[in-house]
Amino acid sequence: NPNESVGKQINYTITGVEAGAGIMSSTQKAMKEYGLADSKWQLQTSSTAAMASTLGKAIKNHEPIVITGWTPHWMFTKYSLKFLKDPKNVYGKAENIHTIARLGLKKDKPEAYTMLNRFNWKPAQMANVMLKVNGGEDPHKAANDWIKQNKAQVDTWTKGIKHVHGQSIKLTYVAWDSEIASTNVVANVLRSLGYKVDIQAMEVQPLWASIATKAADGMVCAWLPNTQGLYYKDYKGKFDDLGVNLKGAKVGLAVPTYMKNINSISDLKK
Ligand code: PBE
Repeated sequence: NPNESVGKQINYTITGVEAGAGIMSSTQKAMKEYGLADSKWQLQTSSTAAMASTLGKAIKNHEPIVITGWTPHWMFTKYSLKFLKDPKNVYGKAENIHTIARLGLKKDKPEAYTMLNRFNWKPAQMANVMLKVNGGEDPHKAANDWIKQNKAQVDTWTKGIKHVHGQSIKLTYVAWDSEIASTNVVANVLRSLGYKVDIQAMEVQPLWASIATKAADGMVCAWLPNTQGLYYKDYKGKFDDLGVNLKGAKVGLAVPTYMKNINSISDLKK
């Protein structure tokens, strides 16, 4: 019923993703700060795939929905979505994605370290790989296609690096579409340098722990300063931050653009 408040129309539910995701704790905080924390409202924990499918259904039926959203993501390419304004700045301004290595990697595997340190790409490039994977392409192949099509850029990451023989390296990641894309690209570039690369998907907290305990060598999935800021703080001193690999990511609450009267998180109270 379009005459009902937006809260009522969506059953006072924000459709979220995995419990450990930084965007989930940021959203809990946002709900408090924007007065959506009373018993009626809930943030639904789910998975990125389930959220995307709920969103797809809502859009098909032209129904209201509020999701935890971020870019780069194919959802913003496939559907017409808008971020809700965040006047209290709970989600922070633009986020960047950092590459994180275990302590000692620079000394133990300098070739891999140099490549990881140089790796950087643009949001549209990541979105391009993601969209292909969402369209059914195998991530390994989508990454290789991207590498072939962007040879000049990839060459700047590998320039002058000696090939290795028989060395292995382990990268960890969370199976978010964005991280599936970046991790496969980086893994394939390391393979082209002669590494035997093992990539392993896990939850967010174990991801940071895998680097801090040196169970893994590196990861390219650290959304900072806000989204995974708590993990960054918790494990500070136990990892090597190689800096930004993607500039201009964004995190917040998002809705389909046909929700014309809802433009700010504070509008959800209407
Ligand atoms: N995400 C996707 C992650 C980072 C990438 C927004 C779900 C998070 O919330 O930690």
